Amino acid sequence: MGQHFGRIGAMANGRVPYDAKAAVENAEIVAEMAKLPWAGFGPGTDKVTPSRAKAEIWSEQAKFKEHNEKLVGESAKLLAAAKTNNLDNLKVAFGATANTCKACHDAFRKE
Ligand code: ASC
Repeated sequence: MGQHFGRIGAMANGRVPYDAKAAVENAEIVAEMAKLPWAGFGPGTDKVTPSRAKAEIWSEQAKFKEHNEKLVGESAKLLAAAKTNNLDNLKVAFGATANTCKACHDAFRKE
């Protein structure tokens, strides 16, 4: 997730030149991977080590799912923005998606 979202971030933040095709390709992967945390942290996965996952993922499933749904929603918008071939649109959607990443990490990921 970090690899592919990071490649979009590098364009959004001007660290690499904007490449509209690469933005779409990476946004497609991000939008697909966004659906995985819910399955990836399913029953029994709290026993997996090493992990930075907080116990609250399993004890507060409804809240965790809410965060995942926000990620799914924003990453779908990120893909739509990438497909407009417009860097400003990409920047806005990247920021909104990054906020959902951060909110979930703050709540559910250890340092
Ligand atoms: C990234 C990345 C994250 C998010 C987060 C957003 O590129 O790896 O975990 O963005 O930093 O605040």
